Amino acid sequence: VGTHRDPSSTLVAQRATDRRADLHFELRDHLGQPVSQFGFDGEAWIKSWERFAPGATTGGAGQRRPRMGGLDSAEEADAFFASSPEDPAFAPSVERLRAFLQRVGPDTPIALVTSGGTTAPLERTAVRFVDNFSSGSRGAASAEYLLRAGYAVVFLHREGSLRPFDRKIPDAARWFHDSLVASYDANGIPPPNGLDWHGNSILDMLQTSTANLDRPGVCAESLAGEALRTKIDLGGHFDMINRGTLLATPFTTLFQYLNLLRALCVEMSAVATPERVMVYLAAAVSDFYVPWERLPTHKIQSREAGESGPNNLPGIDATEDGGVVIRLSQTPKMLGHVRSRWCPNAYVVGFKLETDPDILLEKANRSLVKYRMHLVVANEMHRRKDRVALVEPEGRSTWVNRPEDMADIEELMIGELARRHVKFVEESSDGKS
Ligand code: 9Z3
Repeated sequence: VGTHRDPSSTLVAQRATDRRADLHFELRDHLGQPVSQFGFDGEAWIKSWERFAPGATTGGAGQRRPRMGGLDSAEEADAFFASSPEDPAFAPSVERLRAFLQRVGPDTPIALVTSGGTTAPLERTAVRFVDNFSSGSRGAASAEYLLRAGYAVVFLHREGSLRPFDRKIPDAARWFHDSLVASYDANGIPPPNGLDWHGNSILDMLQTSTANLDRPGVCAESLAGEALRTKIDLGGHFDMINRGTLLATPFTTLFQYLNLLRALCVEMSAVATPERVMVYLAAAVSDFYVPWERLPTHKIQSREAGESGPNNLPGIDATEDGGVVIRLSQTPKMLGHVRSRWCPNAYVVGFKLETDPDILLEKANRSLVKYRMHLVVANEMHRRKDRVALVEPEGRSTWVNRPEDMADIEELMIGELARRHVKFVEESSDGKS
């Protein structure tokens, strides 16, 4: 058993790890008659096997090493970072942040805004991954209003999710397509007089822009028309870029996100008067993932018809019908480390998302207390664009509701948060003097 690395020996190891029981085996011949029996002490067997096949009894069967000090302990966080893969984009991102912080004046408030979802890969060379719904709308809109409020913004965002100022362009492009299709008659024939808002033929415009794909100016012109129609503030975008107050740092995986979050927080905590830093954690971070050490290197293979051999990979259990069981571990909780270890002087705003409104405030309050957040924004999945609660210590909570004529609830939210942050900075400097 000890040297035979096939799925059945892995299964034995898993049982032993789970039950810590003595193991008894019985060998039978082809008629089912017992040939011999033998057994071991489970605990001793695991220890001896671990000596010559480290990790085999825990990693091999898709189990994770035992938790050391709880999900939010420093050991768990350190173990996560120690086993994360190298990311070639990491060092350049930190360098760009250093240069950005040097450019930002000593009195400018700074916000680190995290935005979008994270992917948890299922293979090291990831073909497949676990993802979530977040579009990045909250983070992108918040970054805009923070910039307008005078903040220098570091926008740590999921690559491909929405970005400040151009966040409505996908809508504009969809509008362009939809208005074209909407003008077709019942037979699907576009009317000759399908006009756009400038009196131009929509069809002509579309043809011009697709015929000139190699001349970006023409496409840009039609997109700019869309931008105007949907009130996209491209001018604001270019203004911020010129003034150098927006730094965008992309990530994709959970590993990249958490490594960058830690590094950016630590860098930002070293600025003069670090109380002027607001950390605004709007990204939807995956709660579950497969630890790097358990990920297969290459694409998980499906079984071809007629093949009997299942996937025989560590961490992946093949099922008899050709499926796989992938065990996800819980991501270590990092909020507490942001607050107490990585940037202890900053104003830290966490987020709590729930689908059940009955537990929302209670869960937000628990997160506030447990991770010592300064404020937690509580939002319910389907109403997140219309109302949020700002949950603060001593059971205070303030509902923010979006008026019908206001495009983004973030306009009000950021106003509220910026006011609280100013007070926090004043109180911190009073405390020092
Ligand atoms: C949020 O709650 C954000 O407001 C949303 C924004 C992700 C809902 P969109 O990107 O959505 O505009 O589509 N972010 C944090 C969600 C989260 O994962 N929070 C954790 C939790 O609830 C704590 S950090 O447990």
